[in-house]
Amino acid sequence: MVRKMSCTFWIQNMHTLRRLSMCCPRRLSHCATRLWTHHQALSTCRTRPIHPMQQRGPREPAAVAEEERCTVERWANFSYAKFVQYYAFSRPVILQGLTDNSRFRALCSRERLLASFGNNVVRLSTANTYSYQKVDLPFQEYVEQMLHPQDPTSLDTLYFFGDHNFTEWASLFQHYSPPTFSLLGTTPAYSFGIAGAGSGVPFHWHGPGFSEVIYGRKRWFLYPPEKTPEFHPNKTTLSWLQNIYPALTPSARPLECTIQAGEVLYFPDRWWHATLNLDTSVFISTFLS
Ligand SMILES: O=C(O)CCC(=O)C(=O)O
Repeated sequence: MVRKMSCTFWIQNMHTLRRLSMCCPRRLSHCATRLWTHHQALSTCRTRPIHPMQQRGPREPAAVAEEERCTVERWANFSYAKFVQYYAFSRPVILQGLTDNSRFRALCSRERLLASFGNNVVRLSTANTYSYQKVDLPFQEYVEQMLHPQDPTSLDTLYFFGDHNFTEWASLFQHYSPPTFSLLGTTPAYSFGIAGAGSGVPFHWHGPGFSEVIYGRKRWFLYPPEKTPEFHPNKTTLSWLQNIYPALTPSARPLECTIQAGEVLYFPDRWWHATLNLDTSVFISTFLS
């Protein structure tokens, strides 16, 4: 047994919650439902003994927390007229109850995806602003070998997002119900993704779109087109969150919020955005281009 313990954990599954409850049971519900920064976790839990298997290795990733305060407006059962009037051309919004993808969610369990698509070759992209590196490998290999929490010291993340062979994945995508709100003159295009906790895409912008989380949680950071964020295009969102975000003055902070399974975030045209998956996540974007 050792005295100095690690409370580095990933709130992504029951195994993690059990680890967390062993390290600091009084804080379990707090940890699971609210943000707990890495430092808070360490300082709260440092003095209690742990089993050696729980020790934190030198490259074990840090926990990623939800934001202290969600600053993106969130509405349930919102009307299309109000969406167009208040958000479509001006600011992001999170919409609840816009889609019902329970069937699609059931088809996206790890077991079902592996059974149906394990042998498909998928194309991974580097999760940096320009996504210039591409790697092809069988989906099963991606899930079994690469879907782990992001190493915060690493600059690279290979991400399965977009770049699909739509014929091969058609039997899955036909069950996705996209957001019913559309914008005149645009055509929807899907981008489906699965990624590990702590992964994400650094700041970039493009046309408007919706992003729905199917499993897990995704934290979003958004700036209006005229406010270029301070970031490095080849560093991860996790590194930005740990190194740049804490020094931002309140007025320099982005709009931010974490969306949960079943919620849809809308981003307007040319809004800067960066993402961070707080859990192993399955997600789908509908780009309106
Ligand atoms: O879902 C993600 O992590 C990336 C989404 C994104 O940046 C986009 O849709 O452009």
